[in-house]
Amino acid sequence: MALTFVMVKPDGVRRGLIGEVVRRFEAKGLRIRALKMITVSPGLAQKHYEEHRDKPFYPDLVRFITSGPSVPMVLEGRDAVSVARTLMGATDPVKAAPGTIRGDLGLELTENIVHGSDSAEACEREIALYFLPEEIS
Ligand SMILES: Nc1nc2c(ncn2[C@@H]2O[C@H](COP(=O)(O)OP(=O)(O)OP(=O)(O)O)[C@@H](O)[C@H]2O)c(=O)[nH]1
Ligand SMILES: [Mg+2]
Repeated sequence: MALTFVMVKPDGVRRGLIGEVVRRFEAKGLRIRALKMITVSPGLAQKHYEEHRDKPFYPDLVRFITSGPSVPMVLEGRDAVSVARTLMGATDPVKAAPGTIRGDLGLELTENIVHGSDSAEACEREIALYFLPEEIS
């Protein structure tokens, strides 16, 4: 079974949407292998968003992701990476389809509720950034 890494971002936590987001992944059939609440440090944010460090929106992204607690989790299931991305919807909530997390619950591009790994390689890297092996059940 494949794994993926997903995180409820600080806006989702502030808005009381942890349960709603987790419910959608669980209802789809993805199994929670690890889950916790942490405030992402600037150092961790830089590692997480390394690929975007030259983009104009990078400073806003780091400021936002460190602005309060997030809920990272590891999910398992068939084709977990793409299944989670499909449930999340397009990056920009304005363009995300109804029925998706971003399509139903978001309106802002930076504050778009959830992060999800976009490949098996990214997933492996991101799980290692956020979880110790013994934290995964
Ligand atoms: N302001 C701004 N933010 C952006 C833009 N593109 C991406 N972002 C933000 O940067 C995050 C990471 O971008 P991507 O990795 O390309 O998008 P994604 O994979 O759908 O989103 P994540 O799951 O959060 O990684 C997005 O979730 C957005 O919040 C942009 O053009 N402008
Ligand atoms: Mg991404």
